[in-house]
Amino acid sequence: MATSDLITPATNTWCPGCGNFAIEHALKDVVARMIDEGTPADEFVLVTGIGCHGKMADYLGINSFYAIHGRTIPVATGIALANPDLRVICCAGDGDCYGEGLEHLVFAAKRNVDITLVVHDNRVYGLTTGQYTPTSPLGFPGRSTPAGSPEYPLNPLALMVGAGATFVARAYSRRLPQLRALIENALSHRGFSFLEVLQVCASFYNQTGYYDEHTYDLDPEEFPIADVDRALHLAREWDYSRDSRISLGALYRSRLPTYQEHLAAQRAGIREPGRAIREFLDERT
Ligand SMILES: Cc1ncc(C[n+]2csc(CCOP(=O)(O)OP(=O)(O)O)c2C)c(N)n1
Ligand code: SF4
Ligand SMILES: [Mg+2]
Repeated sequence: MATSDLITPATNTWCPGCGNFAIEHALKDVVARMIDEGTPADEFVLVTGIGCHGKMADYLGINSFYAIHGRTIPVATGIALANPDLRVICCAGDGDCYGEGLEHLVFAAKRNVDITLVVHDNRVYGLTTGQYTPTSPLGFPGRSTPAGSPEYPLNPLALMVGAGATFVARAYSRRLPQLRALIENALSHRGFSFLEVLQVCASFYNQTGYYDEHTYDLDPEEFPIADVDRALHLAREWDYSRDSRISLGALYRSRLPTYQEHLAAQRAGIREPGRAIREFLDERT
């Protein structure tokens, strides 16, 4: 299947230079390749929030569902629980899942729900024209904070490592091959996979120069390992000051039974957590 086969007739209304184009393109490439390799097209479901990022649901020609703002993850979780054969991809905004829906994000990580979350983190409310979000920097002069945001930014990667996510990675919308590879890794991960994308908002918070200068690549061979201390160190390396470094790549990865697997084990009559569930899973894989 060609990537172009997944393009819908919907008119694209993203601004020129928007980082969402790269995310859409990378996701299309990965889904097209997986379909070529045998995954039925109708097994993919895309759930989006409300915002510029949400238009992915209009532009990507797979099953999709517009959730309401802040409720992307519970809708995706419900779909994944109802039909275990589906591959559920969730595209959320930073306002959407670090603000209004933050509790859902923490619980999806804590439960290790088997879905893939791609966060289009432009560090601004794009669709509503430039208000601050939880990841906007201190002093951000948005529409709702003309004197500058008086809040420190949230560190989503540190939060996710701390909450128990089993795959945590960061990409940048101007590094397409790496973005594609990380989407592929996230989709092939069994468990909650969290991919934060530094997405350029060309109109309301264009950080292209800053990201180009401050990002660096992790060695993909070295880092996708289950070392929480290392992952937290990497996540905190970016302290949001203008001179700190921003790692790109997989910071953390481990294999733990998923929420769905725990529920399946319970349905099979296994009540004892830990070893019994691991044995049950070993038999199935
Ligand atoms: C429950 C609810 N609250 C608020 C809004 C208004 N609203 C729509 S989009 C949006 C901001 C979206 O920001 P973000 O999630 O970062 O997405 P982006 O547009 O940046 O991709 C807001 C506040 C809404 N539609 N529904
Ligand atoms: S407002 Fe920002 S995020 Fe929204 S389409 Fe324009 S550039 Fe993209
Ligand atoms: Mg945003």
